[in-house]
Amino acid sequence: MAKDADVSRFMSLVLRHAPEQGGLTLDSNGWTDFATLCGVLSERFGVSAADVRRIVEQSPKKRFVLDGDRIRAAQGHSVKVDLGLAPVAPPDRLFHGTKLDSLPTILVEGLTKQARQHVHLSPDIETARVVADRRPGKSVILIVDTTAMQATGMTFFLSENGVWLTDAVPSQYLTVKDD
Ligand code: HQG
Repeated sequence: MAKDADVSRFMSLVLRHAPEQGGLTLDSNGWTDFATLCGVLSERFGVSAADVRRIVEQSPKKRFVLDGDRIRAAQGHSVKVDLGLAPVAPPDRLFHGTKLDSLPTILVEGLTKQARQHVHLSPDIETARVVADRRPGKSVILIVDTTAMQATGMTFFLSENGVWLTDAVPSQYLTVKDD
């Protein structure tokens, strides 16, 4: 049987980026039918619906939200979906882990969404470091002054799995954390 990580990675692909690769459609809020997804995963990976439920429950990052007969990714979409999240006041500082190579551009342009629907921010330095370390090269942690951003009317959302989301972080609100 397929490894859970392979199934989970494919679920991220179809629920965030390319539903058509599983022959699926997402509704405007990112949901798709759980049984239909299980059918696709069964054919492709030989897993049962119970396996898929276990993968959802055991996902360390709680990437997927199962709600009755429907499922969606909690965050990370590149396809346009409205997660329906209400703005939430964040802690005074949030963090973003990135690579040293990207720093010169980020310090000019600020953090921008790239391929996703939001800029992703972490609640603590440890999480930001894990995000940065997914990619090769030297990691850098940026500190985001959310208080100053909110004072200008910028808003933040908290995904169902604890990732902070915002539209963009202009460079004046970023500080590079010392090593
Ligand atoms: C960088 C994981 C140049 C940004 C994590 C990042 C996260 C810029 C990359 C989630 C830039 C985009 C998202 C600019 C931003 N110039 N580079 N102006 N602005 N960047 O993958 O935050 O494991 O879209 O620093 O937990 O790395 O998939 O975003 O390095 O929540 O569930 O451009 O992915 O979740 O990369 O990671 P990404 P991210 P999962």
